[in-house]
Amino acid sequence: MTPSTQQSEVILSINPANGQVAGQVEKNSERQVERAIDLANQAHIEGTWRKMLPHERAATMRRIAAYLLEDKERLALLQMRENGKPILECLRIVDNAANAWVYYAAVLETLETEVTPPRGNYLSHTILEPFGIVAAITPWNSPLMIESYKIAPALAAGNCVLLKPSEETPQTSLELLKFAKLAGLPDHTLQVIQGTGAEVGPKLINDDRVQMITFTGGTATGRTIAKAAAERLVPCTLELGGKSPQIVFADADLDLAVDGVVKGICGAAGQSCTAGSRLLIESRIYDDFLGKLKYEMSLVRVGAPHLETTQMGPLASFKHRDRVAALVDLAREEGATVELGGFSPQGELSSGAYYAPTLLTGLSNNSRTWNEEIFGPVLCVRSFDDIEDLMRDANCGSYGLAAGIWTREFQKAWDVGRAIDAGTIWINTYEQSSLSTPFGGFKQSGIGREKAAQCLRTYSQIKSFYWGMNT
Ligand code: TXE
Repeated sequence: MTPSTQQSEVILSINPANGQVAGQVEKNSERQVERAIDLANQAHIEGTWRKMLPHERAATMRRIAAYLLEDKERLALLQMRENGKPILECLRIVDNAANAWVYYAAVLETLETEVTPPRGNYLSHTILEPFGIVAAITPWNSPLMIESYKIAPALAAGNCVLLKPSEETPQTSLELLKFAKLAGLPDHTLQVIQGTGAEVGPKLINDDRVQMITFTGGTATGRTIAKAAAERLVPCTLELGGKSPQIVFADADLDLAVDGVVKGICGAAGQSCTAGSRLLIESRIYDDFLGKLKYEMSLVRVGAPHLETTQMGPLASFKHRDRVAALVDLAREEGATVELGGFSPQGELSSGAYYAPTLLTGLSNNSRTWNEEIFGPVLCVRSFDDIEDLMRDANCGSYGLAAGIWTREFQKAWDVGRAIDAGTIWINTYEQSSLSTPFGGFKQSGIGREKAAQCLRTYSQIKSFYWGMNT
């Protein structure tokens, strides 16, 4: 039996590397959620946080970053035990989380609004106002980082935030809350709501006092949230799934490309929205490239996440491992040939939620597994003869998050990059990520953009002022 994460009044976090309990947090009742919204509302009305000057808010945010970095090793271990990511990746996640606080502190201190050209005897200009209460709903794949990417700009803009972390990884959010308090964030400006999406989600997304929703997670939940936001006419940003193509042309640096393709699907055990989970190889190098890829993927060191030599840990939960395995079974039914993997490793890894790096060929471009997000270390491969072929297979399906293009011809990279329906294009690199570059999806991969300076404006509303000059 796979361990369950749910009990009545607490949420247990289960370490996916060994099935043992990694910790527990208290669940919030509907009444407690209501109370949290009341308190956030009061905090917004009183306005202690939003009325602080930008450089004062920025100083608080920098203190949060400092606390995160001071406790980096412990936080990395906490996250590792909750979602099984290798320790080196967890350490980077703490760095990324801290960077988000420092970055948005800097954006806040340097943010400028406009004096607009007058068309009469007045002075007109804009200022930015917070929405009030922002609900931030987050997933389990990189909790501390994704939570910081949302909360830092939302708080910088002067909002109060209700953070609902995933029930699979509830603990790191409480650390963020603790550091925010220590850093001097006024009471109830940030609160954490614990519970499953079904239990606490509806109250949070349907309450009229919640004036904006920011979400990262699956497309089905994203659609539920967008409907709730539409009903109340409040803005939402959605960062959803992907089925991103990696495209390898015959003229590419093939060693570089193989490395990028392997890291693109095995990094985070494929549980990244930008995982390069479908591969298109130009047909004249297909056999050669597939052979190299199979070899390199077979060398990926799957193992216990606390070992620095581990390249790929377990999946984040037993439930999710079972979902990935079921999708690979579906691929088999859809006619896939399993070139590599397709099983849960046994032996010393059998007590964890592990799944082997998996390579599937022979899927048609209208099969479910070519088009649906598997969110595991499972790469679906097809070949292409010409650009028309390529674009059909790369753009099919409902997602449009990212793509990788491997070629030495800049013109070809540019033309294909422009023709791909995706929010991020990587050329001769993959999953390069910068806080200062916008991130988000085309099609059903999302609405809105995260990261970058403009994200602070996403959590703000523009107010225009006219000052008459006739008195
Ligand atoms: O996601 P959910 P799940 C994809 C990936 C994965 C699939 C399902 O393909 O296999 O989604 O994962 C909260 N109202 N991604 O089930 O349900 C929930 O409690 C309000 C891609 O874990 O979207 C959690 O906090 N909130 C992805 C958050 O939504 C609700 C990362 C995400 O859970 C809710 C994760 C409701 N009705 C999964 N229902 C990415 N883009 O990186 C659920 N939640």
